[in-house]
Amino acid sequence: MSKKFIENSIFSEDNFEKYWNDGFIIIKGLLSPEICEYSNSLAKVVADENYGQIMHLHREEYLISQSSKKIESLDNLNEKVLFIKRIKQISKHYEELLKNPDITNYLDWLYSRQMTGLLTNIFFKEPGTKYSKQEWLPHQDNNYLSNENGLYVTVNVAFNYMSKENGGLFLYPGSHKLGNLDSEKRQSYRESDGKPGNKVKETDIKDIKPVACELNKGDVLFMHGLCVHKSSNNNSNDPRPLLSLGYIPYGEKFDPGFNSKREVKFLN
Ligand SMILES: O=C(O)CCC(=O)C(=O)O
Repeated sequence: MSKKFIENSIFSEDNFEKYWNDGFIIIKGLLSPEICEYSNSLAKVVADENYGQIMHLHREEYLISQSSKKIESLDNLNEKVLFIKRIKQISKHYEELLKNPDITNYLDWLYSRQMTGLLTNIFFKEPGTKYSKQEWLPHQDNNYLSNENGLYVTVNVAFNYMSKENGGLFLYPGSHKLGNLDSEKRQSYRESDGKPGNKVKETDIKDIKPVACELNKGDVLFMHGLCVHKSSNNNSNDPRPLLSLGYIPYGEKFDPGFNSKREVKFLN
């Protein structure tokens, strides 16, 4: 594969090797703090009282379905109609974010494939709420889509700082080289036990030491779909809103999922 490298830029040979050796790379400040704050404020409009995960922010029908209680509680027809209009604006904004050229150009460069967008989910871990105590068990994101080539990619955007104190991720470097691992299927959307994640076997990852992933607002983590990761719960007073964007190269097969009904979104 011929690859264009530009020294002292994010398109460097070092970064390319780092991604393919570790299964992830962090690009500092790829998005502006302003876009992160604005996007987070829009997501909060549709959040429920527990700040549960919101699935598919870029899809109107998912936003309406996940805020049905909120819509029901509005006093009159006018307010309900205005809320639906707001939802249209929010889904449009997140569709644009999924297509953000700074992100998609980097993916194209890493994979040399035409990428398509699949997912826009947010995890708030808002202090004092049920889901702040959510602790993801070690899992591979590709597991949910069952792409046999392991080509699903997650792009995590930090809407606030993220550390091990406020519910941050831990990554298992090099674990993507283990291929698609067997897992114990667990509820991973609005679960009640606070421990989501299709858990891989401890024995499969016992030789790999997880590293804490520290991000600042606007930093972006590109993560291979086979990279095992987990997260801690939020023991701080600071929220940890993390946007998870999902991509897969055009033409790759995937399981759409019963609830998530993932569908391909062309990016350009
Ligand atoms: O939000 C978290 O703490 C982890 C989320 C995660 O690992 C995932 O969506 O795959």
